[in-house]
Amino acid sequence: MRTELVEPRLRFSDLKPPPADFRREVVEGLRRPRKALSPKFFYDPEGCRLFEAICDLPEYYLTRTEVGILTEHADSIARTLGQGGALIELGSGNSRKVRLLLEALKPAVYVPVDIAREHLLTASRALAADCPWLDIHAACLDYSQRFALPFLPDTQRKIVFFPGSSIGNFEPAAAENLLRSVAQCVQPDGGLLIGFDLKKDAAILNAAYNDSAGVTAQFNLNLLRCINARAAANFDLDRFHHQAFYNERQGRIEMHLCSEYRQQVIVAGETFNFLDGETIHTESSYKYGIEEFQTLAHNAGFEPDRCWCDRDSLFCVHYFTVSAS
Ligand code: AVJ
Repeated sequence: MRTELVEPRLRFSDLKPPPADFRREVVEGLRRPRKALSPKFFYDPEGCRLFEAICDLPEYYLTRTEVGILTEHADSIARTLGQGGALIELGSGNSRKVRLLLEALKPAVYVPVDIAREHLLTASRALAADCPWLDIHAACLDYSQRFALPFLPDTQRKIVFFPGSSIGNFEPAAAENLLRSVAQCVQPDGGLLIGFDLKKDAAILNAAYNDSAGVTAQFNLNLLRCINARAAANFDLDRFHHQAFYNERQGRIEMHLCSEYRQQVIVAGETFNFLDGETIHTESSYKYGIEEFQTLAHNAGFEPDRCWCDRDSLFCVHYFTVSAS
């Protein structure tokens, strides 16, 4: 690992996440008896733009609600977490949400972690310009694989911030594994501040992923455009449609791309057959009850401390500390 000093208060460590083999992963996903693709592939520049637009939709309450919770309870969150130490954000993106906490939390160092190297640098530079008092140490790595932050001293207190219900994209067993590696990273005296979407009336959930402006549909279908461009494929976007529904039994929103005909598609030289109505599963977004999430976190080595919700119990921001071992 090389650490470079980008600016007086901004350091950058590249832990060199191995690049995803897009073609191979796509082809493997489509060969499965139940075709599936990873939601991580949504976020090409157009997908990022569409996701930003989703966050502003009237039906998509998640971002707005979490931002409201962080804004309203910043001081109480800061008192609970304590000041100083390292504040590590997983999947920091544009660092928009952490800005709501920084003034109150006054961490000794903010550690944005993201897989997208250039984005991470751009966002970190912008934050450094806006918060001249803040020390930033950005880390480029893939947090969905086992990770460590070797540049942080063992003696420094560490808190991981994982907002946005990003945890919802992980299968429960994988979510538990991720939290276990977070616990490992922040032990013995650190914590985890995590935002997750709550179980609720299916109609609210279904509307959030089936917006009337059709932006979520564009976001989903954009994945086929990416595959056409990057995996030599010939998906006809007019022959698939967006499908999203709450799977009550599994406690998750499922997004699919549904074939409108019996058809063949060529991807990277290989032919794939679709039945009329057959789907590609493109995303799962798990929803949790508070106790249910506490159980998951407990199994990963965390104890519940405090949580903050909106008045309609749509979304939860929860603080956990590491269990004494
Ligand atoms: C970024 C995973 C939180 O699951 O709600 C939004 C992504 N997909 N609309 C979510 C998403 C469709 C989002 N997360």
